[in-house]
Amino acid sequence: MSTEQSHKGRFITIEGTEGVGKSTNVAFVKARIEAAGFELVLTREPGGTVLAEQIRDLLLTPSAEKMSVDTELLLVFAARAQHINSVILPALARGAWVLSDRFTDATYAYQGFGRGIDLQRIEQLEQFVQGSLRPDLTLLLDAPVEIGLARASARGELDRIEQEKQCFFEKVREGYHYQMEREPLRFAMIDASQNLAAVKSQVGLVLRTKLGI
Ligand code: Z5A
Repeated sequence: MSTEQSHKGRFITIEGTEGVGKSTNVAFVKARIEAAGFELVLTREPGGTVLAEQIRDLLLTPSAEKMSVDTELLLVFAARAQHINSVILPALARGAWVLSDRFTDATYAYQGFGRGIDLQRIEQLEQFVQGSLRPDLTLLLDAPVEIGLARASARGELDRIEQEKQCFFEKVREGYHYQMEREPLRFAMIDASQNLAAVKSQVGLVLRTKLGI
């Protein structure tokens, strides 16, 4: 299926640094969309298909062999190509809404700002893999890095990327802010440092004003 195909459904992504509450809020957004009567496909990146989940394991499992930053970038986009063609485009084409826990803004933030890869190279891969496909709405859960890391560390063992130091995640957060400044109409920033009830109330307001649900 061509990535240039126009879609009928809505494509929503949720982004943010470590432990800000993406997974927690995904369930709330899903319930709101389904209550409005739409079919919802809930998915995530890296992953979302059997093959893409295998690539996710490669990306996140700590290994004795150091992964080069280029390998990391290409694996992220390889997983994304599979995800887009097998899950996202077919769902949008039949009118379903797609909610993805992370998408390409994470690549700009983690591989671009975090690892220092030239953003133009990411743009080239974005164009190659996605064609014209971009999210209709991106919810950016934003909180000081130390708050998210404290929440995430309570879960125990850290994956390969979670093992990075706080300064890496500061750069990642800066990358998300950069993306939001580039495309302010697509982004809605949520103050994720507040308690869960306050965060959900902000998310609910965005869904009402931006999507009418
Ligand atoms: N990655 C990449 O490098 N490049 C890419 O292009 C893509 C991804 C797409 C996997 O992502 C990794 O892939 C990720 C980036 C990289 N690496 N890292 N690090 P992931 O999304 O699967 O993993 P994650 O970022 O590690 O997600 P997470 O740690 O699960 O965070 P979260 O989903 O935002 O948080 P949560 O699980 O919803 O909440 C964490 C805890 O905080 C939990 O106990 C909650 O109950 C609690 N919580 C949540 N909200 C609140 C509030 N408001 N108050 C108090 N407590 C709260």
